[in-house]
Amino acid sequence: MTGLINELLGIRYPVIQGGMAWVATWELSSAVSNAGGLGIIGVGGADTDWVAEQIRQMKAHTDRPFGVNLMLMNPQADEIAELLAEEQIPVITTGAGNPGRYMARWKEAGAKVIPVVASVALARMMEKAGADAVIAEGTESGGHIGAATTMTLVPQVVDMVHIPVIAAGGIADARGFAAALMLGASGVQIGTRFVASKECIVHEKYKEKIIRAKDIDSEVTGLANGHPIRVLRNKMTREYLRMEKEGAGLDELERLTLGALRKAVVEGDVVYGSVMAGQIAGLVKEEKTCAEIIEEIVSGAKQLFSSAR
Ligand code: TUI
Repeated sequence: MTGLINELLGIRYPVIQGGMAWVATWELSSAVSNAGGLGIIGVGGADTDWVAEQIRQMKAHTDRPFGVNLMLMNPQADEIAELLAEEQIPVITTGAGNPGRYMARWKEAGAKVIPVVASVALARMMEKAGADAVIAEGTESGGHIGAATTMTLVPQVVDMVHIPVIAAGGIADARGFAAALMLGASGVQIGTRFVASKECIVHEKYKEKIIRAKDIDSEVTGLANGHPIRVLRNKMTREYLRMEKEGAGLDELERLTLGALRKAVVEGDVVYGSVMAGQIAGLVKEEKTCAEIIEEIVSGAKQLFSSAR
């Protein structure tokens, strides 16, 4: 099963790093690709020039395949989509929307296109539109989330499409990887575990917040306005959820979160910033290199499968 994704993407291990906004820069992504996984640059809300520079650095720091994640709510999405085609990015993943309008151009440029989906309906639509695989992302994930859990979403998507399915949400070690394969996934996408990697450039306080997090330390903001975002609990989330409950307007709520992710990642403001992380943060206990993380996951899963036999 896992050979499918390795062959499709030209990688050694079916471990794909999540394209996290502000977090997944070339430093992290090249380390993951060089370690045999698939590193992905996260576009998030950044502009076209920033993306172009990231791609330039990525090409200078790895000869292995890599990807770029286009967050579809980005105001410059059209321009960035065209840049990805021109730069012949090997793998393009998308988030927070339907990338149908870019599919033909990206396929023509030779990219493998792998949309992130949070429902069976979008997975099927993406298969019809020509996607090479889908990433089925459960609500355990950090950042912008859907409603279904990884445990329920992955097998349902697997049964309803013919293309490979990559599982995401709540996976950070060998057990999670092995479980995803048992659900029928051909590989995994991992975010939170890689935030606490040596090569990741997020502020030390952000990594510390993940390493100190316990099982129930995450909250979902934005449920009321239709853009649910999972983050670690802090003063900002307490204030946000209080205001949301009191029926605050969208403008007022947005003022609290606008630029809040960048504030946490770059400035290390983990008190008023938005510390996006998945529910599995509680499992992450120390900073490691990307190579160590991947090795531990892959060889650990091999052991799990051989002891099960
Ligand atoms: O995209 C993500 N996670 C993200 S994006 C992000 S940056 C951001 N910052 C502030 C506000 C909003 C975003 C942080 N985390 N994951 C992939 C994902 N996509 N999860 C869920 C979805 C999704 C949800 C609904 C995809 C499609 C969809 O509907 C498609 C449609 O029919 O329009």
